[in-house]
Amino acid sequence: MLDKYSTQTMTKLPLAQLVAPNGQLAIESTAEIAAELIARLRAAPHWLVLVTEQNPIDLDRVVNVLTAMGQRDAMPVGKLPRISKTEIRVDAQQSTRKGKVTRYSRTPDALPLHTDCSNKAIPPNLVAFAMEQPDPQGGGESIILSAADLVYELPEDLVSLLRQPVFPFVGEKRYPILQGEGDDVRIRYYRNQIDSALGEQCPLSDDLREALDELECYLALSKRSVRFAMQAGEVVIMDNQRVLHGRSAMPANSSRLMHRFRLSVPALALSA
Ligand SMILES: O=C(O)CCC(=O)C(=O)O
Ligand SMILES: [Fe+2]
Repeated sequence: MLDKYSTQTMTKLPLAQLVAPNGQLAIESTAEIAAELIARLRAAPHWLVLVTEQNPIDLDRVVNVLTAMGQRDAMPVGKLPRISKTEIRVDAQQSTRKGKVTRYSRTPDALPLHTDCSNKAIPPNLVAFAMEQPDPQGGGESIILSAADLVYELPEDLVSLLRQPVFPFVGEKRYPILQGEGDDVRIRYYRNQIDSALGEQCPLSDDLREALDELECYLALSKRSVRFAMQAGEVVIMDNQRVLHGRSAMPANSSRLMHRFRLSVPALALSA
């Protein structure tokens, strides 16, 4: 039976639907596309797949749309958002770098569900992955789970523990894993990041450690996570504070190439 928080459907939004009738991406229409994407991302499930039908994908156009999203409602008006851009491909050298949790992206390994930049005071609320070349053997599938769907599956006592601002991600700071109510649930989670913070110092009570292990089980077994193979030219855009993402493993010699973008989009953070 479906309930009101069941959001496991995937929205595929063809870019062509958003382009002005003359086919041009004028300044105005880029701003309009950005406004439309923000409106959609503010509603559950807080992520979507933009289908550009471009192969190869036009990354400048993706950046223009993301820039316009970051500028919307930004203060001061017109300030250009800082966008972090990274190529995600299997890279044996990068993946052996010690101490950096982010090195996992460059391995062929599966990535469990996580928040990007979980160790930052405020993780960027927008993360986008533009697929240039999928793994020819079908590896590296994307997995996404909204925080609201996750909470629906968790027992209440576990949710209460995860709401406590006691979890280390880096240094001395402590954060809650879950925040907010109903569909406005926000999440900060990356088990590797927590484990690396725990390794450095800070003890965590047995109750809280058990809560983390229990959470891992629920994440691995979630019936509400959505798993799909991105096609070339598709861009997954997500609210990084409201959904977790991960990926399946791929062959060590995979030619998969995706581009990751991260930025802060103030308009996304405004309450509805
Ligand atoms: O490779 C992917 O699909 C996801 C990679 C990822 O989560 C990341 O780089 O933050
Ligand atoms: Fe990630």
